Amino acid sequence: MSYFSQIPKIVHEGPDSDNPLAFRWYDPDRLVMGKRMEDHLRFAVCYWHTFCGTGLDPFGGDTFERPWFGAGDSMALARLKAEAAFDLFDILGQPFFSFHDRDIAPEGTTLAESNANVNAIADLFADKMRDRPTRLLWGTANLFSNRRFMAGAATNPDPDVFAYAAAQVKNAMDVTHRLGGANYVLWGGREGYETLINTNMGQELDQMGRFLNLVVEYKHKIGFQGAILIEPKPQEPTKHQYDFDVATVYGFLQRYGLENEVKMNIEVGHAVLAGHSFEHEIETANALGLLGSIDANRNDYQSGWDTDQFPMNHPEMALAYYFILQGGGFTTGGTNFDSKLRRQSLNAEDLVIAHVGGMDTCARALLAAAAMIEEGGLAQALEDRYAKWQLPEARKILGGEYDLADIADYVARANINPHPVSGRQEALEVHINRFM
Ligand code: XLS
Ligand code: NI
Ligand code: NI
Repeated sequence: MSYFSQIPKIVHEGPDSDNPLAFRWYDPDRLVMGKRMEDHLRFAVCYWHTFCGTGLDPFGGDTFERPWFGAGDSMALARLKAEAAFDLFDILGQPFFSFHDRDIAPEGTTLAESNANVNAIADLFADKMRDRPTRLLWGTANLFSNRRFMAGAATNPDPDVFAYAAAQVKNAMDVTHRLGGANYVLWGGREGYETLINTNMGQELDQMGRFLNLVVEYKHKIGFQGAILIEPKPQEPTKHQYDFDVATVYGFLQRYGLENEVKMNIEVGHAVLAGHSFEHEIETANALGLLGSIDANRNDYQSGWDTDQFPMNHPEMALAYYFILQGGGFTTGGTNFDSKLRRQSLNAEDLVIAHVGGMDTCARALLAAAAMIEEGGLAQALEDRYAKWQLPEARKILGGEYDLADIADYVARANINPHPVSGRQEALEVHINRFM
């Protein structure tokens, strides 16, 4: 019997519904700015939190009891987990999913055995995907849980660990390619350091640059059409992660010649840990042409940890989708719920309601963002604020026709004496609130 057998397929009932097992805002076929809502949002369920999460915290062990948890972590349990996963995808209706190799199958005693386990579950996925609309948003390799990776994978002082990680990534890329994945993600696990007194930073960055080049070369070799995405994060698990934020990763990509090959997977909680807003990271990626995909979640704003709560606050997501839409929207990317239940939320129903609530939050946010774009007031205010840069003298300044002395002459000649104008922040905040 399915773990989710008590739960019906979720349907759209509209904003007035009080049914927690229904969508109030998410209406897949509804057209938003000429495109189906489902095609804008491209929701993905993540395997690790949703099917592997145990409720453990630093002070206590597992609180969740799932039928596929058990001694031995066997292939039989992995198959049971896959059955439950596809049951949930069906209940939510056509979502994408995402996984690490180690989420879907138990690790063997050798890499060959681990790969065989992963490949066998991937076969099962391929079977299930044949008669379903479910698709893979991205795959990735877990290069951080096993103790062999405690000092990093690509950035490990031991080249044997680098090689092992590279071999593991090759298999994860093969599986992602075989399942028609839209992207392949690299989050920097333990690529960082605990203390500089035992770390050769220049050496480690060169190793990471080579590793990423290997990934890109292999992508082209096998003809993988998806995007390679880096997921920045400033800290956790290492004290300092090399992929600190979007701007830092951009510098890294340029240094190793990869700025046209790799894009970003941006996570809400990681942006917050870096001292940024989520929309700051999205807009930085837009400005650099690097926006790939997002990991949707929500941090606890008091704790300072990556708490990975489900997104439930639509004004917070609305600005994010506003900037995503302004940047042209997702192509290969989507909205991946890198979100987990609180450890007291024990039931199958909690798992479903969390996803339904997250999808509704994002759908409502998308509608607000689209309304803001269609009304145009915010874009107009922005255009007005920078309008003087269209004047001939300003164009000469920006276009490089004037040097510093020419600009000084211009200031004297035209008797330039700037008069500050209002930035109108509160007026714009009030304007935005109309759409929430
Ligand atoms: C950890 C990251 C991780 C990536 C996938 O903080 O968010 O879950 O999304 O490796
Ligand atoms: Ni995270
Ligand atoms: Ni993530």
